Amino acid sequence: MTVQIDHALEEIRRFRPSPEFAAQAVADEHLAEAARTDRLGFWADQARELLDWEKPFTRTLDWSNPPFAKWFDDGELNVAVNCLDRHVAAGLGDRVAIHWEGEPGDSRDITYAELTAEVKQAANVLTELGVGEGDRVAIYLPMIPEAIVSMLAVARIGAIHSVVFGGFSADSLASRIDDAEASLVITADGGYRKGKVFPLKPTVDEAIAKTAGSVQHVLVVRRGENEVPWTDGRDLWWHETVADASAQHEAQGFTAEHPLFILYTSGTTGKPKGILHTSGGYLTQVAFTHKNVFDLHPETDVYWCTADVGWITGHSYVVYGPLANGATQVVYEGTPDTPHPGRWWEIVEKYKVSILYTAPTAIRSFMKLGRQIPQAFNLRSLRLLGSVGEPINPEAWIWYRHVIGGGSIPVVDTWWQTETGAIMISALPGITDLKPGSAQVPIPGISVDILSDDGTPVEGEGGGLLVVTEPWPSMLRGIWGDPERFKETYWEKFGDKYFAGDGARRDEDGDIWLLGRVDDVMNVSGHRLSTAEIESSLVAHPWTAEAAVVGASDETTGQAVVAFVILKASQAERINDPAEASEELRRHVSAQIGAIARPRQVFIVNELPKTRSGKIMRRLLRDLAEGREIGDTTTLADTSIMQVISAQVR
Ligand code: 6R9
Repeated sequence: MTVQIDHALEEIRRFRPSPEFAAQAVADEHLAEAARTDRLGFWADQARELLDWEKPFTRTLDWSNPPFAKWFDDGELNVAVNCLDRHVAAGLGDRVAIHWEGEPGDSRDITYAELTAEVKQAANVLTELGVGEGDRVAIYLPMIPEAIVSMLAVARIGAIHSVVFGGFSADSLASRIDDAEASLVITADGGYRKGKVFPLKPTVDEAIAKTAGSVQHVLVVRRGENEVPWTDGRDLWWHETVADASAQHEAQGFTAEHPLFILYTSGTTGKPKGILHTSGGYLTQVAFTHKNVFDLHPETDVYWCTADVGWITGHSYVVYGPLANGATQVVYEGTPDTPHPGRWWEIVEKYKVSILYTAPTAIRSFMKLGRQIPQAFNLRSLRLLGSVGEPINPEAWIWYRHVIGGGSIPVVDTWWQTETGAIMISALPGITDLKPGSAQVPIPGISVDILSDDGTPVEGEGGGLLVVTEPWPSMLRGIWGDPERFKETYWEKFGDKYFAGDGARRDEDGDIWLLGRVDDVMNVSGHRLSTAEIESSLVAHPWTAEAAVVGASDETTGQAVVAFVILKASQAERINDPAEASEELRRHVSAQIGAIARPRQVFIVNELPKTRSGKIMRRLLRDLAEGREIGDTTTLADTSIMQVISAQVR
């Protein structure tokens, strides 16, 4: 086979679904057709078909007060009942809901009946602790079954969860507890990571000490068996309360617009945004996409989404989508390379995983390690692969399909965001011809467009800004406590069209290619980080005078955090080794925000490139960090400055 050089530059490979796959596919042509003919009717049908309602809805969408949408708002349902009780009532109580695999190799199979009983017990404990409808509960747990139980128990009683990723620091946790005024924190003594126990409870104590005082109780799961500090009266063990609680619990219905959760995500400013999602519309779209995009056959499939529940992917495609659909899934506690680099593939083999959903950063790091590692395992159970979190480059897509998927199974690249709640753009397996590197087409019932900065649609193949032109069921309902910021961030730019913050272009077939963020949000290993947040952490260090942060492209993590720091004159004299200063600052950011925010590099410099109005030109720093020729410097106040900085960086 001759490969022409332009193939690599302009991806032209196409993969038609195999006839065998197409013949059994869940999604069919009628779906897209139905959505085109009557979009609202289509979503109403999905909501009725996929979910059980305590009180049926009669209104589908109320968009009379944009951007505040209401979906199915005169209907009532209980989200947890939809994920649990109804499957048990349908005779599926013995079906495994979760094959849980701990990092040290312990494991637990939990059936729908068992999961339902434990959620009922936890719901009773929450009520006893005084948590009621609308109250906020912070969840800071490792990937153990109790994380899922906690989320569902909170949902069951109509409270609101705010899951904080276990890798976040005490400061990050404290600001999230304060912003949501959480009255309960659910945590663990510790969890396993890379073969060691990392403590969580001490971090919770440290965080609570920094909050304004909303927390009444801390419920602690025993997992790491590490020693933990204890506050009598406030702290309770899960195994001494939940395990002994009654497994009888009558769930009530809540209105479809009842808040379900808040999830904090990085924005363009230093302060994370509390993205608010509600019940009926959210559950409809996550269940719909989980079923159709992953071609779910719940009787036979074993599904595995590798995301942590601390991120939106874990909310929608570990907890709510799979459980609403009665799927059997794998949940793994640890890191991919512990105790050996083939751990994921060993898990696929052990549980005969048929659907795998992961991030390009993981795929690229497996590529680096080499195909001999996955090839040592039997991966023939796999029949569908998914990708999320950042653009997947065609080479990684092809490797994923060939080395992991055996060469002929569909790979779906799914574009969506914390804010969109559920998948928005993706191929439909069995229907769409697949094109490596492109997220492809909006799913049925979703309308997107690509606009130029002035709001006119981009014709042809030029790039522009991705917008969602019509409200969708799982859309965010706001930013917790800040309706103005919600309007400003997403709706001010294009009126009633949702501005996603991503650049995109359409190719000649109408397929959509994502081009990365257009704002100061970085994407590191599929996780969103804000340049402003890391900058403010850097300047909070006593040595720092000024800091600028950029996301530089990185072979494995997509982007990496690169910081440029000017030290205070008083310190610069004292510190004779810049390497020592940069190490200290990397450690500081990691401690303040979390290990995911730790800069790959911190360059100590004397100057930063600024415009005459004093704005830092991050574009030039990015050129430098990526080893490119420095771009146009004519708008700099001092055009020679980049030479000075370049010399210092080298
Ligand atoms: C689900 C999730 C959202 C941002 C989004 C975009 C990037 C996500 C992508 C993708 C290209 C894909 N992104 N999926 N870019 N192709 N398939 O990741 O949510 O953490 O909020 O991040 O991630 O830039 O705007 P979230």
